[in-house]
Amino acid sequence: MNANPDLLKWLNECLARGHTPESLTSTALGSGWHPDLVRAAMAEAVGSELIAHRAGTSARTNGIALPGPDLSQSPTFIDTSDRRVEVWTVLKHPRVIVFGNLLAPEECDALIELAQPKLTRSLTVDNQTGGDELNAARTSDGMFFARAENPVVERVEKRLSELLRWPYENGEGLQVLRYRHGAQYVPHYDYFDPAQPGTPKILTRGGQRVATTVMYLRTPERGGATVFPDIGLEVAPIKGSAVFFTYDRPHPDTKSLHGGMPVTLGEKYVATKWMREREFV
Ligand code: PD2
Ligand code: ZN
Repeated sequence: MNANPDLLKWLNECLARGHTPESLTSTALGSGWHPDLVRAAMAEAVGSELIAHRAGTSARTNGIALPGPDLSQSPTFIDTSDRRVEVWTVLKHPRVIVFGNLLAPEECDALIELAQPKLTRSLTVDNQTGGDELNAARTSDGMFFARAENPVVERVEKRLSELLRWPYENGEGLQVLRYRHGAQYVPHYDYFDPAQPGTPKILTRGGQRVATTVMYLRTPERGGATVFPDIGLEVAPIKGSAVFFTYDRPHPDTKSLHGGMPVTLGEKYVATKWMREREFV
């Protein structure tokens, strides 16, 4: 579809003034422009189908850039600047990778320790308002570190950025979750639903989430697997390992539905890193 010249001119002017693709998409849709026209004009204005898709105007995509390690030689391990990370399991569609030895035991313990003072019953982002809400679907306790809040956090963040070949600045602050006996996280998507009214506000901070890394900090004796119901995958929450997965658009077709099974014995701790498509501010 060709871009409408008037819409394209307006988009170009606004982008030049520093408005984000997300906010402009939201404004254009709100003014009654058809989503296909908005997407076509946005794709031309930003020179990328990717950003147009991410602005929430389309549910279709193909072959776009996403975070991920270099697997071209089928490596069994990947050397980052400070650690040899093992590649345990690789799934192509959806892209799911289980890494071993991503974190040292001491790093896991330090993150748990540093998180303690701020752990409170988890909030999730409220799609209606863009604010936080207490969510019964998530019975863990959680907290967020600011990016580079302390040297351990910064080291882990830099390792992830290098391993996954994605700009450091595009990462949200690390989240730590504690699951006590019986706690769980019912299956959900980590991307922000474009149909929800609060989403444009959330997207102004760096666009969509495009990838998740759940790092296991403490192994429960029983339960607590991370599950992907659409593909029948269960990842055991083993300390120091991690599951990484991507979603190239905010749509269930990505098969990125995932949850944390109830912990039935012991305690589980994880640190989650979400990556956005642009700098997270
Ligand atoms: O702790 C987990 O296994 C888990 C499962 C689903 C964590 C998250 N989602 C998350 O942090 O988004
Ligand atoms: Zn999740």
